Amino acid sequence: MRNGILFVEFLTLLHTFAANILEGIQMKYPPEPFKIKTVEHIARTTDAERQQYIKNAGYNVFSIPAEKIYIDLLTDSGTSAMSDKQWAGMMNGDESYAGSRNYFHFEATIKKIFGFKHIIPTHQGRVAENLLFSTIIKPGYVIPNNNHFDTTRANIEYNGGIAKDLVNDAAKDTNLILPFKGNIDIQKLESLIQTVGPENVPIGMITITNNSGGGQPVSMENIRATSKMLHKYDIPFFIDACRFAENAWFIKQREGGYAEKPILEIAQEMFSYADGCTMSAKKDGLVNMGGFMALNDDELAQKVTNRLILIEGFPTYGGLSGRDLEAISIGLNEVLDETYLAYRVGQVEQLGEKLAAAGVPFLKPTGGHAVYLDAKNFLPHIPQSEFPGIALTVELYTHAGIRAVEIGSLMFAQKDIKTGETIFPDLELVRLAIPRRVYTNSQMDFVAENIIEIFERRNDIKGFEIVKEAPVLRHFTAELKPLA
Ligand code: PLI
Repeated sequence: MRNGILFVEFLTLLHTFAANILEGIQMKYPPEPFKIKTVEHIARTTDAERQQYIKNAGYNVFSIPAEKIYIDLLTDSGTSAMSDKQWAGMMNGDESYAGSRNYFHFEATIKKIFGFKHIIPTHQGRVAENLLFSTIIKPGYVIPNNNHFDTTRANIEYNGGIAKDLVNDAAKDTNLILPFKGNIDIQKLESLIQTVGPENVPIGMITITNNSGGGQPVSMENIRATSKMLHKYDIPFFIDACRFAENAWFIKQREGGYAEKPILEIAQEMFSYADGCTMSAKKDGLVNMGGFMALNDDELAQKVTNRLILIEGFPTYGGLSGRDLEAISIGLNEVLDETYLAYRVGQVEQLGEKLAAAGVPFLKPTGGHAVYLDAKNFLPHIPQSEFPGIALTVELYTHAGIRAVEIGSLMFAQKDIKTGETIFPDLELVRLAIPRRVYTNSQMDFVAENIIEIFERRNDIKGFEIVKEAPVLRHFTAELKPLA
């Protein structure tokens, strides 16, 4: 009898143990919360074919036809898979020039989540930036941010403004594990305002998550403190909201007091501290095209709307079709689903964990939408002048058909105007941006395995030199050649 009880106890223990393991696995890396209804064929190419394609592309992965890529991690922007509900919504498109019903759904969804008074549709994020900065900037005005994304910076500078990155110093250490490495440095923010004068700072911004800084989140506390600091000097506060739901998920996971709050409430609180936002819906809107600007200021909204009519379209479509507006409004609701967010952020983290176990250097912790390989430490024998990030993107493609993007010297190195010397960026990164709901976890395992294989023979990899380059934004079209 005692043996019987022991056996039952043993079984119960075993069951609890197995359940804990399963629960542990599920909680840590949940499986895909969807099943696949439509599939898209992707090509497997041979080694010889890839060698030829990359040579034809001048060793620049931007110039490889997408059909020759197996796993495309160039960007998470506009590459999401839409749901059956979004596709059904597209059939409900009302393509009236003015007052389409889809605009009213779009407006109501954005008001619910973001809480702003005026909702201005645009066909992508950079148009919202263009409208905002061409309206508020005078030459010499300064716009602080944690890190400006390149289109944000370009739109500020094009209008004569100065874009300042004020992310906290810890963000520059790729190995430091902190919960909110996207936070802006509040002291630096105040000292900038005092130095240039608040009258020269038309708005302050925060980008959530911080794409240019490794997809790192910003805490609610930091959003609140930024708002307080800017408002102390009567400066409006805008959020670059591209990846707002991923940021809210990190707040729920990592910041005290938010574990029990629904993502919608966390998002509402984040935006309650701001006066407006710009958003590329191509990220957390879960669509292939679209964006918007939202704000409370009546006068600014009127000016922006007047410009919108000039460059994008009537205020109820702003460069989008009715069906696009509908897909965005459904996508913005779907992205709040915690089962989705747990899987989404977990998929990125899981890739990072596999790479970390093999000692592959990358920016830690993993961000919400991407793993950023640390090319400087991956290929320490290649100096920055020989583009280690490019060498790694070329290797990822030729070895396995994987496309990633260099965020290093090809993209950011600058010439010192006085001495003519090259100023190299602090970091040489290669971003593996993961499209939303597109690749399975087994495809991500394929990515991890191939990066590890490349890492194991990293000493054989050689640097590159530029053959041809454009005067601005050279990384998109530059041609290179491998060094002997
Ligand atoms: O690509 P757009 O114009 O819809 O959005 C521009 C944009 C603004 N802010 C941030 C933080 C972005 O990440 C961003 C676009 N990101 C791209 C294209 C990316 O590959 O990350």
